[in-house]
Formats: sequence, C-alpha cells, structure tokens
Amino acid sequence: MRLTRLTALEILDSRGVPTLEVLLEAEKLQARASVPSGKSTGKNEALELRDGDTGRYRGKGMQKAIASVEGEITSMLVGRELPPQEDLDQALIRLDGTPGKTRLGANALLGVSIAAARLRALAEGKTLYASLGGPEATLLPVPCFNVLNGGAHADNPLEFQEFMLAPAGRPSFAEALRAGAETYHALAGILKRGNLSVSVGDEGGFAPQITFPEEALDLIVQAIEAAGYAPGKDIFIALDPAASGFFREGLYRFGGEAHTAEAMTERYGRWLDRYPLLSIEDGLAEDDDAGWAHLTKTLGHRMQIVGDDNFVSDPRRVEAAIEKGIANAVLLKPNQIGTVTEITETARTAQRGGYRCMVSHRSGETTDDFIADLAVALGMGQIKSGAPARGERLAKYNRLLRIERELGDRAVFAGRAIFDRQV
Ligand code: 2PG
Ligand code: MG
Repeated sequence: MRLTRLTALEILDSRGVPTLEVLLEAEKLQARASVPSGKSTGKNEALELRDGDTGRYRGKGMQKAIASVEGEITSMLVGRELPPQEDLDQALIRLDGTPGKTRLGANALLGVSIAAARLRALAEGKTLYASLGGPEATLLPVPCFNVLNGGAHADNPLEFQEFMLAPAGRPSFAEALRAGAETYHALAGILKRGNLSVSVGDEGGFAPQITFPEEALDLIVQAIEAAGYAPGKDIFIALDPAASGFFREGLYRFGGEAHTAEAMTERYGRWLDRYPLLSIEDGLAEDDDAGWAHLTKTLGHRMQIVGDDNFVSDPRRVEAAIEKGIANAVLLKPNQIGTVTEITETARTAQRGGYRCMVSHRSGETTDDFIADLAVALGMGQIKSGAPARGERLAKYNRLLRIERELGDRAVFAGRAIFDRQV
C-alpha cells in the first residue's frame, strides 16, 4: 500500500488548547489520529512541540509540529509503501534523532505513528486492536473512572488529583461502565444535598470545595452505596494523588499539613484498612526514590502502586525501577514516549518484571479513541479515561463497549484478579 499524502491540522482539545490532528492517506484509504496533552506532566516526558509564539493561542500553537509532519516526515514516508509499525516508528525516532524527541516533537511522531497503525488495520480489514494485538487480544480492561477531581485539574482546595471508581467486581465491561455511571450520578445527588458544587474538573469528575482526601473517600463510599453497589465487592477505589504537585522542600503539603514520605505511607496504610482501595498512582513525588522504595516495600503486597510521573512510560525508566523495587505497576501514556512501538515495549518491559500496567488518557483530550484499542491490544486489563461523562472521556469507554460486543463470547473481563495478578 503506497502512501499518497500526509497532512496535519491544528485542532483544539477538551480544554480549548491547540493540539495536532494527523491525516495519512494511501490510494484508497485514509486514517486520522489526534494527540492528547497533559497538565500534571512528569519532567522527563518526551517533548510536546508548541510554537512559543505568544501572539497566537498564548504560545501553544501547533504550526511547528505541523511543519514536522508536513515537512521532514512527509518527505520520508510519502510515495513509499507503508512500512511495518516497528520499522516506521524506528524510522521516525531516527529521523528526529534526539533522546527526548525535541527536534520534531513527540506529538508529531505520535500522530503519525497512530495514523499509520489505523491505516494498516484498514488495509488488513481488521479492527485496530486485532491488528495491533493479534487474535489473543480479547481482554477488556477494568475502567477506572475519575469522579472527583482536584490538584492541577480543578480549581478547588483539594490537592489530591484523582479519585477513581474501579468497578472490578462487575461481570463485564458494560456492567462496569453502568456501575461507574450510576455511582457518578449518585455522587452528584450527595454533593447537591450537601450544598457542594457539581461543576466538573478537566477529566469530567466533580470538583467540590473540599480539602482533605478523606472527605473525598467518604463521599465516594457513600455514593457507591447510594447507587446500590457494595464497596469492596462491586466497586473499589483507585487514586492518583499526583503527589509531585504538592511536594515542596522535601515534604508533602496539603490542607495546611506537611508530611514526610513515611507519614504518607502510614496514611495510605490506614486508608487500606478503612476504604476499598485497590491502587495508588503517584502517591509520592517523581524524584522521591527512597520514599517510593519504602512505600512499595511497606504496602506493595497489599495494593497496586503505579508509577506515572517518575516512569513517563519510558521502558528504560521502568527497567531501572524494577531493579530498585520501586512500584509494582506502570501507567502507559503514549504521548509521554511518542510512538506505538515504544509504548508497547514499555508494557512488555513491565510485564517481564512482573509489573502490571494501566493504559491512560491525558487531562487534555480529543475524541480520538486509540487508547481503547491499545488497552485491548496490550491485554493489560486496566484503563483510566476520566469520568463516565464528557464526550472526549466517553469516546474511549464507548469504543470499549463496541469492542466487547464485537468480541462476543471471546471477550474476557478479568475484573479484580487483574489487580492481584503478577503478570
Ligand atoms: C495523570 C494524568 C491523566 P495529566 O496524572 O495521570 O489523568 O494527568 O494528563 O494532566 O498528566
Ligand atoms: Mg498520574
């Protein structure tokens, strides 16, 4: 299949900020991909190339990334046959030639990489997850719904960024989505009755004026019960404090308190006794290696401990963390690293080390649903894509509904077991 055209467009994401959409065309087929954008980013993420021209979109324009796609990448690809994904991604990485993808931009590379994966699936007459993952790609992920937003994603006093419902005790993805949505609505009722706001944060979760994480946890447990589900049986809780955001001068600071890593670990331990907690991501700051090792040693046998800001989806960082006994799971965000091949390598590296993986959206999203197919293709069994509300969040969950339907009897929903599994 010969590639005939490659173009890029500056579109807006869910925050009204420019992002990149790529269109890759062959003789009779075409495929699009758009790229998400984070706000609470790890400092070692691959570069999201923006213009820096403050006269347009406050410096956030995509003209430079468009030039990468329509210039050098087009010259390399157009007129040639579509290469296998690994060859294409390696060629993109070589063309950029920098460790952090700072020359062409990881956003430019990822847009092309995903569009190429889609185009190949079309040419093969396969769904994207089957094209990427083969016939074994039948495991639907447990969805983690971020129903209370704080930190960098909301304008409330809550420093902890994400409080997620994980309906891991439900029998299918569709039933997990239903439980998430019903609980989300029950939570709205509880907030309203408590005179708390139901306005939402960047990921569609409510952002009430609360301060302490325990208040959020109590609200969530109440909401699960009010929706008619059993906390710790049907629905569990997953957290992303995004602790780099409230770590200053060696201490974790929120609600007027300041804590050491040991004190944070103790607090998380107390929560494990009181709440149906399954997973904590970025419970400590990205550079606090000693704290992470202590947290993992102390609580790693009781819960999933996920690295995001510290690993930035980089297989080399994951490898190093496995050596050091840091975390037992990895968050997978394709735009932190920049190509489909690399995110796959990160997942396989994690898996070899016995670490679990959760596929993730970004706080700035588009309606692109690539991560839904990716989650099934990688077979890692977990995804987070925000609240069960807002179009850009639902695009992924609704895509997973379709995949589950399409797989029929072959669809597997492993539920709770995923969080215990040594992969
Ligand atoms: C996170 C993400 C996604 P952001 O911290 O895990 O929820 O946020 O995209 O802002 O980095
Ligand atoms: Mg995170």
